Amino acid sequence: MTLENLTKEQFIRDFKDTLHEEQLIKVPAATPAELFTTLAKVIRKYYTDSWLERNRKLSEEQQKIAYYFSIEFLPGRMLETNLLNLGILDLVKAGFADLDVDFEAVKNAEHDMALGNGGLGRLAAAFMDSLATTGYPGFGNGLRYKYGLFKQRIVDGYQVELPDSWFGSIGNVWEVRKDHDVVDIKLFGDVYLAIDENGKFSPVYKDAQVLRAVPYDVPQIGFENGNINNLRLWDVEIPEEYELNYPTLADRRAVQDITAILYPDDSNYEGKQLRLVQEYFMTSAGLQTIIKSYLKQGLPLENIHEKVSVHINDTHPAVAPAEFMRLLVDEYGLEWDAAWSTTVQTMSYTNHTILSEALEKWDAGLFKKVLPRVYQIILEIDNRFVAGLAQEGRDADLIERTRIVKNGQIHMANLAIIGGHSVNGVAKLHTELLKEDTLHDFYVLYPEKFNNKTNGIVQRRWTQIAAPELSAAIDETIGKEWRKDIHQLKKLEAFADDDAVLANFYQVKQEAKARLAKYILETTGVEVSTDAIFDVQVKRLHAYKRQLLNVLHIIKLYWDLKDNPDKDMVPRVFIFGAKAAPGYHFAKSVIKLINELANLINNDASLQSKLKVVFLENYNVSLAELIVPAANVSEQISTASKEASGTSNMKFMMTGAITLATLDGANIEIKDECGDDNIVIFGLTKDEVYDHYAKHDYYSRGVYENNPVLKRVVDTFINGTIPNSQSEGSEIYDALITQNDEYFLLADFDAYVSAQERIDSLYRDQRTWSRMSLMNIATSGKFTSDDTITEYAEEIWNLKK
Ligand code: 26Q
Repeated sequence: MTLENLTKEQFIRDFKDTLHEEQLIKVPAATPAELFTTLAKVIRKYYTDSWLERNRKLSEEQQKIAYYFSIEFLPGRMLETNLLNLGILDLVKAGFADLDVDFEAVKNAEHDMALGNGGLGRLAAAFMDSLATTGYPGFGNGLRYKYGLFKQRIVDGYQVELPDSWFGSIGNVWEVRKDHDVVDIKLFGDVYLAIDENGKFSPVYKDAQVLRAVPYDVPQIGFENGNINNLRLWDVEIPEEYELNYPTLADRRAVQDITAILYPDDSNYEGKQLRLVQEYFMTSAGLQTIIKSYLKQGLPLENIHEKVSVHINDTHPAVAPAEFMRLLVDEYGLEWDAAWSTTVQTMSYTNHTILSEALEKWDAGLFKKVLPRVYQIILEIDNRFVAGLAQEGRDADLIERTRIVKNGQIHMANLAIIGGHSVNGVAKLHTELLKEDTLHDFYVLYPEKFNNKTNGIVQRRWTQIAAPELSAAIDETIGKEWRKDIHQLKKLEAFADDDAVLANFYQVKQEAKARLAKYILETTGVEVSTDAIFDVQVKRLHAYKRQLLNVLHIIKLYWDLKDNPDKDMVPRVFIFGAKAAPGYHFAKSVIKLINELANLINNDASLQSKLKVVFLENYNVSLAELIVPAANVSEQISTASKEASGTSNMKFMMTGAITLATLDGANIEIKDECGDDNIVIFGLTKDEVYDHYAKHDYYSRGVYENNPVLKRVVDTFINGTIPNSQSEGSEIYDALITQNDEYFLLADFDAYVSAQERIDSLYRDQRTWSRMSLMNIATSGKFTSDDTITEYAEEIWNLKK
């Protein structure tokens, strides 16, 4: 069926028929979950033909396809995106209004698909949307976790983690199981090389564990273009023929564990066997199907790079080059050199971090135990790499630093770089730092492999879906074309001094704030006024992101108001949302402290509601859709050089928040776009931070002792002012003073306070603030992931639409 011809009446008939036939119930009696499932089924019928057609066409036309390998995908809810992209969101909403069904309630019945921790997973999901929207053939490859990122509850101020059983009673309504594409995965056991009848070495596997990888495809629907790509997620099963190997429930459970949980990112790399199994499982399954479907075209395997790109999203799938070599050489009989040449041309890698402690390394003994044959192949790759460089006469130390296997460890980033043709960072500064510092040795060896791809966001989700009132205001001002071409937002610049337009946008922000205020009241009991500045920091909790710097400033305001209750300030609501990795003690202490500080402040009548602090539990994509459009201030205050890019900064900008930022990650590019007058920048630069490292001259205790305001703030952690947080308070105090403040909070404190004062004075003038806000929206088009993915497609993967 073609959706252009779909009428509201037809939709209502389809919906009722499906509800009656499949759920045996009438609309008024159905629960939101039943209505949601029914709606999803109706939509599936609408797009199934296009999906089949797309798959057929791609294989018929022998187009090159990119496969995005990622251990995380974080799409959030899919219902509205699917409706919007099919061009029937308004039609369905109108149909529901006729049926007297609350669309919001139905939408809320969908569980977030949260198969990711944060930025990296959300970026992968954004790329899926943008690949379908731009029309490039690109498929996702990942794991179908039974439990997504943990659900966060706050109990007595502490984070408590609960399993996220996202399948619930509904299951994943969008996925389709593909039994005809299952593959087997071999783990453990022994491998030795035997000489076959042709005199060639061939590996013989002994006592290997054989598991079945079963794919589930989730459609990725392009925006109003009829394109549908696949996100393929793998689940694990025990093959029937091996069932006897798993006699007990515990044996079977150990297998199911492979796709049970998503590992939380705790930034300090810890090599867990199960994680390695997960990484290999999805990588091997993906590569096996890719080779099979390529061979169906009847083309020679040594040219597979002409039809296939495999992208390695961070090092988590970085075993890919080695596994690809294993398949090509062992299973398909290619000569090593031909296999290596096509492998390097097939693979490309994105780095998402410069924190070297977060770079993945595996203990060689563990690796050998889990993947004995892949281990041999990695040794061979490494030996050839070393021999090649030695022959070129390269410096011996350089060779040692860049090789893959050393000191009993396998360095996955090194494998990804050596085994691929492209390495990219995710913002200009980040890529420069990779070249200069983290990956400098590789930059010396392979300058041509390095390139930048600044991250992006799916603008449609953050405007048309999350901010419908804002979208309507944009329509009224510049027409609707921006919905298809986000760069049209530039036209808003012409209205930067139009009072009526500014007032309209101000009003829209007030409505979004009122919605959030209602949610805050319902979930936390805290009453906040929409006249206050909504100052927001939502992201994973990490020391380098410096939620604690935000806290220092809040404590400063607290003392200001205690000293002088009549202090002239615009009322402020500080809003936090953040999950801490369950094993990340310090991050959890910061959460506890924020909650106790919130209790202290929100219940102190003497502050006259000039100051409120709110911690919203269980921050996820759906909550972001509520929070982001309601923000006045976007806190992007990481220590310069530490945040690879950041992507929430882009979402806030697009919905008219003013960015309060250090010169880090993509903040720099945001500043370049919106102009110095429309952003508030503060703090040490990356060069200044590096200078402190080089000179070893930073001494936080000195800063603390010489700054009475700061000293009073820091002492607040340990003098009993904040109730119920004695041990957390002293842990934080120690980090800042005894352990010399690794992330330079005290160094940036004064600059941050001044920047916050500037925010206060700018906000007082509604016209000035609204102008800045409009300029941010107008210049945000640069950060569309449609453009980012176009750069990947053209510059790295060499795809055609
Ligand atoms: C690694 C090993 C074991 C367990 C977990 C992990 C793990 C999981 C997730 C390590 C890292 C992550 C996630 C990293 C991440 O989200 N990085 C962010 O990527 C964004 C997209 O490029 C950037 O915008 C952010 O700056 C970066 O922090």
